[in-house]
Amino acid sequence: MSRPKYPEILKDYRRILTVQDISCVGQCSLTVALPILSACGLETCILPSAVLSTHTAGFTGYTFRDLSEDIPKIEEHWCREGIKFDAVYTGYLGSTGQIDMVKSIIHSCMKEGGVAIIDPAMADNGKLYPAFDLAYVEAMRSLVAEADILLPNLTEACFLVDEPTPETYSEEDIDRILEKLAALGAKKTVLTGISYRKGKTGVVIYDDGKTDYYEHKKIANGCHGTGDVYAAAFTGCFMRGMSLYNSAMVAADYVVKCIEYTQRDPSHFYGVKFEPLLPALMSELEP
Ligand code: PXL
Repeated sequence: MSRPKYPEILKDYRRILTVQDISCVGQCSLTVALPILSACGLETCILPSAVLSTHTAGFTGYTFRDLSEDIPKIEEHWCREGIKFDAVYTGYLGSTGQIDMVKSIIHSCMKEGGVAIIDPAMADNGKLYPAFDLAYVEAMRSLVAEADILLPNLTEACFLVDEPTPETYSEEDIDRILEKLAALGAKKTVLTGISYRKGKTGVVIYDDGKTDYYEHKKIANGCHGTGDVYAAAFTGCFMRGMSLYNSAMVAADYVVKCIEYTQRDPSHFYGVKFEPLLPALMSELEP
């Protein structure tokens, strides 16, 4: 049977809002999410949380403008216009105070039955990003309570459940962390960067008490921004109607391809060259 052709393929045209910073240079946050979600065939609306000249990892002296002041006015306008979204997907936010604003947007601007996808985007490799502190982590716990799907890495998950990030761990340790995240309100979680054996890593897919694992190869010295590429690709697949597991798997395979491609150029230290691989991601979308 031949595959359906456009426009049937997009009969379920969906509108998504993503809330993250604009790092003008750095291949992360909105400069990654917008092209990936668009390539997945979704109408992608943006709410910039902050504007930075670059991201905060590997550059010094970057500029930072928190856009919190604008957010309530933007929300008010959208409410007046009756603008609603099929999903709200959040990433790196501008300040602790902004988290309540984002919760309000989820409540007022998401369609009934919409999907709240939360990437806590605050930490990696055992450490919080420079802009964040424990007050931010505490506020993020309240955003996790809104999540239909949570997309943390292990460090973020551990901060959220108030445990140190372990160097080594068992499946039981990971299950315990996932249960604690569920107790915070995350019904479904895709936990990235979980490695149970040498040379391999993978994602654990937690769905209302049931866990699954997708393992893939581990590439030494990953790149900055892979979490953002993963979250955007996952969200793109999921909002195109793919299952939680398949979305987690396709996004993981895409990130692996992007890292391999990026590492061909050792001078590219600040981000993931995800753009040339977009056709590969698009070809995996299920109609
Ligand atoms: O990739 C996460 C991210 C997003 N935005 C900004 C960052 C980082 C990670 O360092 O600094 C501004």
